Amino acid sequence: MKNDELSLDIILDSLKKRDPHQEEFHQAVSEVFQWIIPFAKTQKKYNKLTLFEQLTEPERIIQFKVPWTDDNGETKINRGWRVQFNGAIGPYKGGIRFHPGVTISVLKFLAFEQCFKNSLTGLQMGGAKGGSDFDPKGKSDAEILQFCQSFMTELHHYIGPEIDIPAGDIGVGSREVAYLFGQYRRLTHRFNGTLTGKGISFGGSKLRPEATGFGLIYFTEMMLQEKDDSLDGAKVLISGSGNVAQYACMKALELGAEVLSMSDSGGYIYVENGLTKEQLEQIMELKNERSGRLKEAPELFDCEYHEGKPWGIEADVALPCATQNELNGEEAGKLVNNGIRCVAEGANMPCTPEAIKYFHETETLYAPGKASNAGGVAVSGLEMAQNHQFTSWTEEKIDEKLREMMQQIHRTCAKNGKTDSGYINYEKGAAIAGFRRLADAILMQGGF
Ligand code: NDP
Ligand code: 2IT
Repeated sequence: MKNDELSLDIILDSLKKRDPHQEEFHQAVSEVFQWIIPFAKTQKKYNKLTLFEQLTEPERIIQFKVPWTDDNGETKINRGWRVQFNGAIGPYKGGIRFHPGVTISVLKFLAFEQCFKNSLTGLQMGGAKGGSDFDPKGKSDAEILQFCQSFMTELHHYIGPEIDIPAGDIGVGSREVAYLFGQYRRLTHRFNGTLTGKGISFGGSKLRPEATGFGLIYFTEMMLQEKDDSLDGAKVLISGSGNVAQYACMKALELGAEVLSMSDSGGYIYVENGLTKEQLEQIMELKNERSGRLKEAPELFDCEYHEGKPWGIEADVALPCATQNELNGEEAGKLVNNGIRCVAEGANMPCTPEAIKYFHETETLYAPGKASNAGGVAVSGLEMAQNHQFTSWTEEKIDEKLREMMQQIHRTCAKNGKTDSGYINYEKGAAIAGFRRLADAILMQGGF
């Protein structure tokens, strides 16, 4: 290969030719490679088109049929997948998503991102993602159980504690992980750490449910501290009201922030004076115990409910914690005009490329999910370590390790992302640091 052959355009053209409809995947590759390629061109060992072809081709994709019967006795068919993207630095690791919007493109983008995120944690975990186009909304507990059992009946052939370790993601929380684990155990006659996010009574780690949201707030605080700023007294916008959003809100309140919003796919609530701990508990009860909608929140406490997204509210910090592409260029403009100082992603790829470009142009602090939401998979890594030793660590020990890992990720991003003006480009820093460890492992293993 000639050195000048390494270019983002060549790579993207080739991906688009091969898989023309995988828009989310192309977006993720473009966002990460725009920073890595100029760096790779300065290093002989990385200046190879084949290395980048390696990084964009999943090692394995498994697709399977998931038949299940609804409460009326009618048979339904969904699609299930597991994308085992890259295993060079450890067994495949990543969540499972149940959502009607799941496609192979979405899972490839998530698994690709996971490779870099897991690399940043410093732990031995390769990148994977799985899921189904099954819609859990409005389903009975019996239907969810049946679906999980059918999903695992296929998936169990391909996973194991040293092979591939799934966990939760959108639509897959502790209930679903427990149902999946129960079926894995029945099919394999094995009790091991094949899934993370398990219940504490059967091998789950303390603080795993909290880890993504808590880690996000630790990271946000570190970004602000670089500017002698802090979350104490800051007005915070959160989108989403699921696992990540709930625990981000909890930790932000602990650090003295005022959380003005949360959202779901229907709309958002606006709480003028900031949510109280008790109000957050009411939201958690509504969402986790009753599968309710946020539009019911004004019946519980004093708040406004609006359709749409919360990005027009005046605040200091924005934490998108719902889903991909939920914050676009126009909304980024509104946020910055309203005085936003820091945007940290709890979700995976929630900001569009236009939004991120705007944050860089205005030197607004911005952290990509692969850095700021890595606390979840990092504590999953700690759950794996505990399971391998048949032990369980205290909450204090895990919180300390989580903070250390977020600090180390912050330090690495800052080192690799510092620009001439002093602005830290966390997106560039995370991409380059994640890439170096992964690329070195691939090259040392013979380029595979
Ligand atoms: P949950 O299923 O617990 O919550 C998802 C939240 O996002 C809900 O409030 C949901 O609203 C909202 N949402 C989902 N899809 C859409 C959509 N298309 N438009 C608007 N809102 C939507 O998932 P998590 O909190 O676990 O995950 C949230 C994000 O964080 C995802 O991007 C996930 O990949 C990422 N993440 C999760 C980690 C984890 O440990 N769980 C770790 C790292 C990242 P509704 O209830 O109406 O559907
Ligand atoms: O996107 C993510 O990092 C997750 N959904 C968590 C993955 C995990 O294996 O804990």
